[in-house]
Amino acid sequence: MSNTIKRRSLLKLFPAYIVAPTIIVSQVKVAGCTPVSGSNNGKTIFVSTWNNQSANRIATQSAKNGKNTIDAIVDGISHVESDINDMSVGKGGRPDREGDVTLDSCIMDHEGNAGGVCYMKDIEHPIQVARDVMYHTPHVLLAGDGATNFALQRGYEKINLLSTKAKIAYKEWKVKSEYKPTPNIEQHDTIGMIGIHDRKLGGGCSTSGLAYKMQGRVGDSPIIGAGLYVDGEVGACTATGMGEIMMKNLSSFLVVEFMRSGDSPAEACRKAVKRVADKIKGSKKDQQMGLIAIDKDGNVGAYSVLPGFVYAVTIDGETNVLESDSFFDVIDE
Ligand code: SD4
Repeated sequence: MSNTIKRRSLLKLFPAYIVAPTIIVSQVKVAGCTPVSGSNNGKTIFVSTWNNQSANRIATQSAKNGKNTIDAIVDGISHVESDINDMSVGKGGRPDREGDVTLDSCIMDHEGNAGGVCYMKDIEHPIQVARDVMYHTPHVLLAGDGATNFALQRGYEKINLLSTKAKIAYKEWKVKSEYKPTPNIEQHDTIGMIGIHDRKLGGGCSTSGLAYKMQGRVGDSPIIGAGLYVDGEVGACTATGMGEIMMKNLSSFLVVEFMRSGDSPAEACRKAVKRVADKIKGSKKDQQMGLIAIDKDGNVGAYSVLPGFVYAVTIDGETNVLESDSFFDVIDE
């Protein structure tokens, strides 16, 4: 148990700023965790889905170097998109059932500006293209060839996104061709990152989507309100898991609305998960949804439908990877 802390002692360590995590998964730095009582106001904070602590660190460094929240988040997410070993994001992502890697991403700033790309092929950095859609077009979402052509016009290079490892996995999958999304695949799935720097909130999300999805399938990650939502006066939320759930419930938007009504980020995430989990009939084994949220004062929270959802929190350079509380205790059949 050297790397885990039970909840009661954890709440002593993080009374105000990290609400209701169950376990610190790694990077436990007890001495460095002494909270500043009451608030994280004014701190630089980046929070990402799954064990994306390196992305948080890069975002933190970019913010330190003078970049704003959005550009820092883009730097953090771009790092994951380039990681060929991350098979759920960017280059090296698992393909759809035709063997094509197609990418989804969106971004939103504290002023309510938003941009996204979906079903985009051949471009390594959908998060950067999403930012370009946000700031350099009159639109919010570009899809398919339109997204790729826009990226090429803006000078992005065309690359082959299908790695050898993903190609081999795809060939093995083809033998049975069963579509069976698995929750928490490798604790390194879709990256959603939300943060605050210079008191400005922002967020971004990037994914290659569910492995072996139908051709043309688009998930929650490029959809504002589903995979990501930011309100500069309230807070931000991003999601991971079975995208169809977030799309049907606009879960990220809902979390921000709960925070607007006074809920803490953790309580807002719990209520949005409950809304979904209460309706699950039959097997819940592929019904994962993990939510992370931050409010304008820097309070952070998370919650998931199924156990096993972890998230990385970096506050003024101090990083912890935590496991969220979940609605169900076990992933059954
Ligand atoms: C999707 N939500 O395309 C994404 C997948 C994901 O961790 O989050 N994987 O549905």
